[in-house]
Amino acid sequence: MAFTKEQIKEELGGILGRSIAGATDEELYGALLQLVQKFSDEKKTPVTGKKLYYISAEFLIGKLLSNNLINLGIYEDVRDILRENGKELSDLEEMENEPSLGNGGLGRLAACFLDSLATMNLPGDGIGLRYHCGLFHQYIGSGVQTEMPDKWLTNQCWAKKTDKTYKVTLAGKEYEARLYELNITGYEGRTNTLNLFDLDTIDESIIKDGINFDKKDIAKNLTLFLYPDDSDEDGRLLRIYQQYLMVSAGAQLILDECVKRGCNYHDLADYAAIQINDTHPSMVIPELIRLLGEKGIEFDEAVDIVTKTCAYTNHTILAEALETWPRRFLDKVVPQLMPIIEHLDRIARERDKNHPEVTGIIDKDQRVHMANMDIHFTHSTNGVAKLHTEILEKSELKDFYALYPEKFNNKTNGITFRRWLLECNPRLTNMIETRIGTGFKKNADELTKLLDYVDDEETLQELAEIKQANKTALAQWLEKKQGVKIDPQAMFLIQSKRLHEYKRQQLNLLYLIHEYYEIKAGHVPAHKIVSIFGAKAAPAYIIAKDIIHALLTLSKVIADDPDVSAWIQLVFVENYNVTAAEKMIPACDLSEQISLASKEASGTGNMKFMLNGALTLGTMDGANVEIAERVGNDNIYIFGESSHQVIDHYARADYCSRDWYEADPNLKRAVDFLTSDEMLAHGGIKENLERLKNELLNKDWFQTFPDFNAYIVRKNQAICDYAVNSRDWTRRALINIANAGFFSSDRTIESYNKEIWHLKEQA
Ligand code: 26Q
Repeated sequence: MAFTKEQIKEELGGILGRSIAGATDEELYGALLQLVQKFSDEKKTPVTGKKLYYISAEFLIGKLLSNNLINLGIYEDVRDILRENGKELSDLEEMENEPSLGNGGLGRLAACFLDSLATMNLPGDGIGLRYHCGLFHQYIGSGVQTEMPDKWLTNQCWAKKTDKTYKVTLAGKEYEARLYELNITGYEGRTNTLNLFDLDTIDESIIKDGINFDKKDIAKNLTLFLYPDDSDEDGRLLRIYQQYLMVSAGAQLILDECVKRGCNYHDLADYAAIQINDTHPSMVIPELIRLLGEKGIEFDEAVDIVTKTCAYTNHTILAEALETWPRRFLDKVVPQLMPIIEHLDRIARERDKNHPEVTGIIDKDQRVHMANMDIHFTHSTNGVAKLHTEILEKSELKDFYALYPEKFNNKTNGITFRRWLLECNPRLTNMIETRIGTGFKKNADELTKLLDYVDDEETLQELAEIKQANKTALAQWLEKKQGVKIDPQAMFLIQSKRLHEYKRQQLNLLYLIHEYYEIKAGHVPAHKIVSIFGAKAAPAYIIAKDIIHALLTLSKVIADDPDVSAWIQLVFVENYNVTAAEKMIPACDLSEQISLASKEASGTGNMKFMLNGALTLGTMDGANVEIAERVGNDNIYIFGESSHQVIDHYARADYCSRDWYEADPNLKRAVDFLTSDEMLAHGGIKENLERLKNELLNKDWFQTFPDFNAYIVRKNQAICDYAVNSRDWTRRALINIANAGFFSSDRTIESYNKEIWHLKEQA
């Protein structure tokens, strides 16, 4: 179903009720929204066979206008029609607020999956919450992160209010969850739906002083924020309230839809596949068992039905991110689920007589282990990269693996090339098209055809020019957005991701301090660098915020010192989100993926940078391992301890950061600089910087110090290679692009579908 330019003009005119030239940008934006709604509705065909429900606390979907226009195949026509009338599509794109429905990789993965499902004509809908103020908007005022509500909802919004509501009982009180529907367009494919639930009674005016609000008033606060501060009991209870609202309304929606399509409950697994995205939606298991019970289905059969219907994805091995809830919290919020969870716990203990304390659901301290419930009572548990799945099977979840080897499987993550190439890098897309045609847009493996061009001078020249143009564009965007000037001729190194100690932004920080000293001593780098960061720290994660503060302070120290700023610029991009990522990633020369080996489940930013022609500087962690496998050692910069070495250190508890500090004068110098006079003279807050230094010296849980020297050596090698042989750098960038096809989320979805969901391609 293609839409012609004439059709588009006519529709737009009809919606506007006046000429395009005479309409305001706001009117035009609204009209395009309606146009997309109409065209995409037409591609929402009735589902035959099974439908997937991807339940997730996050959907980091990014702005939708351009994405939808591209997917509907009308981007160029709309742009041209507007231009003919003196309007620019890019101005309208600017008007859109980015939906604030996610935080990081897990949420962005969900968004990429929805795109791939629709593109591949597979019936797969999302289920989540309609947060009013998102995670938060990050402001960088006086050298620290401050959080404000990210009020992204406007009258002109993609998520449409419906008259469907479901009753959800929270702590014995009934609430009404209202459904909002957002169309997910596939690239030349079908339209699926992202179902978002909300309460009509939410009151944004209760937010005071940043992002604080009365955590007890559920009717008013339930969907205000994603991951509300859970450092106190009310915050933790609120998270359970949120999760249950999502899964209870979601489960009712699923049952409703399935019944409408002919399901008799006993055969639910033929009508629905439910993917549980990490443990946040785990309560869908007992909730479905409860609802099936209400329909007259016996407990054992309900358990069997739910197990066959549900599958679970694990995204982390970090102990603190594996959710366990004190039983008394669940007793309070969801007493209706507790008898079911207890029953499931008894079954689990029956099944594993060898280590019931490890694999049981309710432990001796009366904590409820959500992941354990998922593994016992779904038919599939998957990790998100080869190494991650291996670590789950061999160490983190080994007792479960012994119990259910057939349930475990790997699904290496992927990204949608529609957003992360076609939309964010039209220059590169165009270059690729002129070389290998357009087939790669739906069949990413065709990118390997670019390998024929790795020694084609014209192609290399063009690729270098594209990178330069993207870097200049990023520099202009940054100047406009936050008033910083960066040198587009410098080498751009980017580390953008959630701020977390395991991701080791602090290692990058120590490198920059080291280089500061080196430059002061006359040892200048091989090339000028711009080191760019983008990261939000969870509001209650003190050390993460201290790392941001140290970076911001260091950036002032450097900017203030002409000797150093001639060689290094440090830029912190405020409020990193999908929109910022789309500007930053195409402009990157070196992609920093420097997590402590074994800790990054997969990473997906690494894939986006690779696809856009950056080389990777990384540890052998997550999907970096698979990137290295594909591009070969000459085309990636790997450093640092292996996951085995790291896991051994943890097992033996033999890592002592202070020993490393005492033994290495360069490291000592860099760490000591954190609390130096220079830092304090540039707005450094003594308390915060000392806290960070102490953390590193006395704990350094994520083993920054052992990789310090290897990181410096490898990074400086990369900078040197970039400086001395730019042709070869571009050649290797092209090799990276050509090998990125495997990391398309279309491949990931195909594999989920073949091995877990078994959905039928829709006509
Ligand atoms: C848990 C408990 C209490 C409060 C919050 C949380 C919480 C919130 C968010 C735990 C985890 C998250 C988000 C995790 C996440 O984004 N994980 C990333 O998932 C990506 C997709 O699989 C991977 O590529 C990344 O490696 C992984 O870090």
